[in-house]
Amino acid sequence: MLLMQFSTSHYCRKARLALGYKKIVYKVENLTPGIHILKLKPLTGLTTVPVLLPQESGQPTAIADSTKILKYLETYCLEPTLTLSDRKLQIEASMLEDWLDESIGTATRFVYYDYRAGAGKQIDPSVFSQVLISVVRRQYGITTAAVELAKSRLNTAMEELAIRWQNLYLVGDRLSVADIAAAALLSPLALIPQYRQEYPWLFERIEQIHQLCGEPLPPGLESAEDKGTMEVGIM
Ligand SMILES: N[C@@H](CCC(=O)N[C@@H](CS)C(=O)NCC(=O)O)C(=O)O
Repeated sequence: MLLMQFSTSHYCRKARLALGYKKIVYKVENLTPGIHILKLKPLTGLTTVPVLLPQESGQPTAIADSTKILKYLETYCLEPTLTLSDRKLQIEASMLEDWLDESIGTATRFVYYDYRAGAGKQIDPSVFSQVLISVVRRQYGITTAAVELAKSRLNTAMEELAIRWQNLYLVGDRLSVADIAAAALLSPLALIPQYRQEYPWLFERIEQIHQLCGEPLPPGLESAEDKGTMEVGIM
């Protein structure tokens, strides 16, 4: 099994968490942003990562989109399951996953790049990094007004998750696609001191879920020995 990804993408992290939770052996191919389109478009009709290639006969050639990848993995490897036995709760988990993907993952991206271009510039002040960040901000339309909107979306998300994560899981009595999506899509906030100070419970939970899935911790949460150089990339 091969996961085509951008190593820094939080949507790719979501796919890796699910693969890790199910202990599926896989390889990754890190694509070069820009050139990735040439590879992905003919394969999936889309331009986004993650893309999973099962590379087995009788299996689909390529699966694009993190939500579809998680759905596929549920059929490919039944245990441990990410599906809740109560149908109503499973629908709730899927709706949370969709909200986290479509609204919160984007909001995280906006707030993250805004931070990297401003107060967090010292993380990597190199010209290359700052040019890349400004290209990404233009590409995604990350303006001051859009960042404000994103921050208020994140505040709502924190209120919702703070209540739900008083229990061990966001929905029901086991890890679901909602927990995986939240742990991945909010992980870039670990580099932003304001979020670390205000929401320590969030980062504790992100860490626990990464450990449960055998996935290395995201930048900002990794231990001193594991700390590599801070990579700037597309997410
Ligand atoms: N809804 C998609 C979103 C994936 C996404 O936004 N991927 C970004 C990287 S984080 C991407 O591939 N951007 C490059 C492009 O759009 O060409 C999913 O869950 O897989």
